[in-house]
Amino acid sequence: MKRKSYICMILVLLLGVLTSCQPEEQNNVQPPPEVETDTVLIEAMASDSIETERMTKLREFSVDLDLDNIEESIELYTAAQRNENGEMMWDDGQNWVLTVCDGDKSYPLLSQYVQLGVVHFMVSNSGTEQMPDITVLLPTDSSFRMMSYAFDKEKGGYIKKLIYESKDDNWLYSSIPGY
Ligand SMILES: [Ca+2]
Repeated sequence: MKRKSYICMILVLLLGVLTSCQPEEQNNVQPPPEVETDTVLIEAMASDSIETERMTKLREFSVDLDLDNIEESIELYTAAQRNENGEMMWDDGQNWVLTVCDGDKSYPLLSQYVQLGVVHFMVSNSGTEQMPDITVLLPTDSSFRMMSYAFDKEKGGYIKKLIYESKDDNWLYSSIPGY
């Protein structure tokens, strides 16, 4: 009996030590890299590898995005075509491309099919170290996303950050026309 009690006591002590260690172990666990998960580096590609010839260029804006005193051009394309009157013939969904053209290199900031939605971009001087910042708005019938892109000299590409994302299953109200 005495031996059994002794073993039981040791087990209880061991259990106590293990239990008391658990919170410390949990504290040592690194928090999930939430910011990094939503941050993507967009590297340069050869300009001719981005297929935009058959697309419609909707917008173009030139500005020095990497502060080398040479302007890059930000170009927004959609696969939807114009009719003979120049009006857009929108389908329910189409491919969109937003690219930064820098000489013979291009940085595809966005290249995706968008169902019942549109792509808008804005350029501001709110980026770090006066690096211009491209903000993209992507409202669709089922989600709303906002991303920012800015050139990173050290990494040699554009850093994409997801600023905001909302899906229709948690929408209470939207005053954006059409959504
Ligand atoms: Ca430049």
